[in-house]
Amino acid sequence: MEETKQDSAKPPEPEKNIEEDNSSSSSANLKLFGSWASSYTHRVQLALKIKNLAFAYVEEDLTDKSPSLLLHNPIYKKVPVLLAGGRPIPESLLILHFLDEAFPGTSPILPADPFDRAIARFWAHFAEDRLGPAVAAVFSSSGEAQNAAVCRVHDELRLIEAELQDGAFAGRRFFAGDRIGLLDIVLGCGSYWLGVFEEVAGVKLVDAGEFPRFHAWLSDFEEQEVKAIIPPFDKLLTYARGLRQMLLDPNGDAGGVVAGSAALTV
Ligand SMILES: N[C@@H](CCC(=O)N[C@@H](CS)C(=O)NCC(=O)O)C(=O)O
Repeated sequence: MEETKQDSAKPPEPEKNIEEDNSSSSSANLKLFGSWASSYTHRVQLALKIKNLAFAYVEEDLTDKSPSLLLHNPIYKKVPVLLAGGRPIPESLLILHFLDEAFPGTSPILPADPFDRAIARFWAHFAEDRLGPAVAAVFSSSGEAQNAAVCRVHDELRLIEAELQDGAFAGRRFFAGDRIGLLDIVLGCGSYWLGVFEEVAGVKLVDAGEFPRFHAWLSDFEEQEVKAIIPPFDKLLTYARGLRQMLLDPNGDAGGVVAGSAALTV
């Protein structure tokens, strides 16, 4: 299905579901292709909100991707994609960097100091490379494999907790300082799923006693601008239940509900 669309190389159809965000703004013509449950999309929405940039939004059905998405992100075929003045930028982290570089005057999300920038990037990479896959392993496993995966998540969270306690981020309200920055966005937009996964997978990932600083940071983060972006808990729960069922039993009933399984990630 995807291949057919891509091969047909039709010009993009007029986009549906476009909502104009009326926040104040620049003259830049920004359009975001995203998906409602995608934490990667939420990263970009949050950065746009923090930077107070107006944008048009196109909701993608990841089980039936639009010709526009395939045209603008032919390599990975994923959301988010940001069109800036008609030019596509895929990959959420690259989009966050682009927004900060293209709009330096509006609430920077990267630190001004090059060393602090490097550290924020290091931990953003850690979130992508280590924490994210560890959490995904918990969600897609059960029994002994799941117990091992939970231990791995705890090991990774311990490293972050140590940085919050006496490392690079000690004494800060957010990783970036008094305001949310790149690392808060990257870690936070993945971490609000942790509570959903705990419930769906029946595990404890973020114990307030064991990870007091990370726990407090996450609660604080969830009350910020992102609150208007994260979908309701119940909606995420229903989505995650279907996804987990499908991951544990790809040939079961849920396989039909979430057809095109590769497309469905958080
Ligand atoms: N590394 C990408 C990951 C984006 C991603 O995984 N997007 C998912 C939705 S959360 C997607 O579009 N999946 C469709 C697919 O895999 O076909 C980023 O940071 O933007």
